[in-house]
Amino acid sequence: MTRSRVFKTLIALVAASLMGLVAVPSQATVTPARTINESTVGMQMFMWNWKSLGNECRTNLGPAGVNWILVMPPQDSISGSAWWTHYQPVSYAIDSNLGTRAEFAAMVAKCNEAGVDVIADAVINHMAAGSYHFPNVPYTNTNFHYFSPEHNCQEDISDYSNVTNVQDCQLGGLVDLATEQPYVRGKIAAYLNDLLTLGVKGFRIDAAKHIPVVDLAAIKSQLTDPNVFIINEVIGGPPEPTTYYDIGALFSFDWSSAMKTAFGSYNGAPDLDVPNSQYNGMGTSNLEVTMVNNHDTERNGGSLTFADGKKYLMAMIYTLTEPFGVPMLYSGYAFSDFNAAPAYKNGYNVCNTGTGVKSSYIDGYMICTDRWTAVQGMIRWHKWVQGEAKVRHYSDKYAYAYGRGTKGFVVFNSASSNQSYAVRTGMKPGTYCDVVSGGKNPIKIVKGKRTCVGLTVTVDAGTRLKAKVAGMTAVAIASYSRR
Ligand code: LM2
Ligand code: CA
Repeated sequence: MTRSRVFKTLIALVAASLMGLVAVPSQATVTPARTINESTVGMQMFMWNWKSLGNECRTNLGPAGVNWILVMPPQDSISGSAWWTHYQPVSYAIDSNLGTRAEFAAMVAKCNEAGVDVIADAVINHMAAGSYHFPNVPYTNTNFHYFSPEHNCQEDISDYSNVTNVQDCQLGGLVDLATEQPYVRGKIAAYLNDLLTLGVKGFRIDAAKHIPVVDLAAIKSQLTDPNVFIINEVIGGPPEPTTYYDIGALFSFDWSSAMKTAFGSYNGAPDLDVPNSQYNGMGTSNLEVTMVNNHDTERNGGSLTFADGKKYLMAMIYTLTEPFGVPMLYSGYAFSDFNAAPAYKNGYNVCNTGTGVKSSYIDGYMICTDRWTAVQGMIRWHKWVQGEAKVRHYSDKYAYAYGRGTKGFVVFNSASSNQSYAVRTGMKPGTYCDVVSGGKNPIKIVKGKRTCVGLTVTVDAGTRLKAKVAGMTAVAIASYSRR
């Protein structure tokens, strides 16, 4: 939010409160949302518990320049060891095996201090399967579509071409809330407002496709922060996904599948032609959250995953180089069982060792992509080239390369072996340090001399970038990485 917008909002609030129109929020501690847009980088922190996450914000996420994180649903849920218990709410008390309310609040505070905004996953389409009675909200039979006179549906969703069926019936046995009811909307809004008072800046709307956008708009209108950042989960239509732009952004599942197509096989990258062909119709840039994968797609084959090694990293790098979209990376854990939750040691998540792609990861240990050299290097690059147009496309059998104005240039080699490139860039001639292998600070001083942490790359007098790029690897340089 710009200063003048803050100022105008303040004036409006003061005026309205003088007129007795609004209650002035008592929480003076609520910090205004930083704007989430293409210049920011997000990361989904799947199954991180609150105390581990607070530490990760301070030690890695904040320093790496991650601006916002998507965290697990924080509400009370059915018990059990599967990760998906968190998608079956039993009340809106902020208390689960990921942590207590106090631990959640401490995490948000720590993250905010480290410059990281928190987006909470809001499971508001349904409650846990098998009951229509949730005394701690409270909800009773009449608050569910199963018993609703006007929106009655007593079965699971069976017809994905029928919006009424998609929005009123049960999603895999999960009891469907009557979100058209003012009472239900009020309960949901109270829960979300509770999270806002703890410093949360926005929400992922779980199963948004299964909630009419008018219901979501009515809930949003009751939220205390008008700048709350909402990301809707709508995988294909009907309803037409872009109708959800009315209340917020969308996750781009098209992006995930495009990344799988482009980098899922050796020599795939030259297929990319952005935004001229493949990404036409991908929507509005600042309302599409571009992701390589999420927790569902990494389990259902809809995307690349940690198990794809270098291909997965290539897709992450690519996502950070494109001007299109609001990028969100992902940090989950290695698994071989769909249901398995991560391993915790003394109550904390554990990272796999190392700072990059490995040939194998310990099951249950977090991948911790925020600690990877290449990810940190590319986050900085991403921010550096903001506002610069994509220029000088180059592609051949294995390579795909382009610049962002004259501030940065990247080459993707999707062959399985090293390739030598000499590509015209428009960058100032000189010696550069690669930020993919060199990370956030790609230049170091050794005995008074500036040296590259990773690969050294030259740009000749004809602005040609000359580099030998390893198989399924990218090389990226920026004006700040000129040695
Ligand atoms: C989502 N987005 O719309 C989440 O991203 C996704 O992870 C959730 O499914 C889903 N919607 C519901 O919030 C996960 C998981 C399912 C799991 C549900 C509910 O992928 O497998 O379903 O959470 O916990 C589980 C069982 C399923 C059973 C259901 C109801 O796996 O077999 O269906 O509970 O008992 C009868
Ligand atoms: Ca519904």
